[in-house]
Amino acid sequence: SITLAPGLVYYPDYLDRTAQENLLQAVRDITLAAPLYTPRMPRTGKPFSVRMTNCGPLGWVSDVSGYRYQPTHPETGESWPAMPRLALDAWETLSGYPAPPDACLINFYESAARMGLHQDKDEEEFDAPVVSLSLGDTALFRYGGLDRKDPTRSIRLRSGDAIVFGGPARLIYHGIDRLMTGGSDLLPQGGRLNLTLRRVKKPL
Ligand code: MD3
Ligand code: FE
Repeated sequence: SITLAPGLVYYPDYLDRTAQENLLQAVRDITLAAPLYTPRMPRTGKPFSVRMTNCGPLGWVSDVSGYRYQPTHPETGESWPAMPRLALDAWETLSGYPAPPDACLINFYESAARMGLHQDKDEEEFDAPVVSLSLGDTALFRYGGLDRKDPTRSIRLRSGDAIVFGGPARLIYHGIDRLMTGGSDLLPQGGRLNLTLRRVKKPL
């Protein structure tokens, strides 16, 4: 692994090809029960270019009312599907946190999708890290510091990579500038999936 900053640890090729194929199939199964939907910005209702779904007890959603975690899909009203075992295993191995994740956001990027610089602060538990797993096309990932104006660095996140943001890196600004094609043939139609494993509620 490579420590990029205090609390920010990068694991290139964490998932081998077989694990990536297994996780991709698990995500396909999840999207049958909990379809990808287009989130909207609070207040303005402007659509995200990234489509999303979730698995696990809680899911992150965004609509004109705001950002929040909730136990049901915003369009079907159904509970989120269970987390794949592979994702739970990654959390156990990488997080160093003494309880399982209670939310897993799944982001799907088509070629023109991006995610602006933001902080993840809708969780109640900031002592838990966020663990990210990437599948499919390479993404140009940008991260900075705790202040939006802090200088930023960029790295490429490739299919099978894991990256963990904990401790002093948990609240840093980060985003996806763009996809880069030709890095992986995992997704036959191209695009990128990112799973972020999270602990939203403090353990009892
Ligand atoms: C740093 N996702 O879902 S993954 C997100 O690739 C998100 O889809 C991006 O930002 C994606 O919120 C980036 C890397 C990542 C995920 C969560 C973080 C970096 C993070 C939480 C805190 C700090
Ligand atoms: Fe984020």
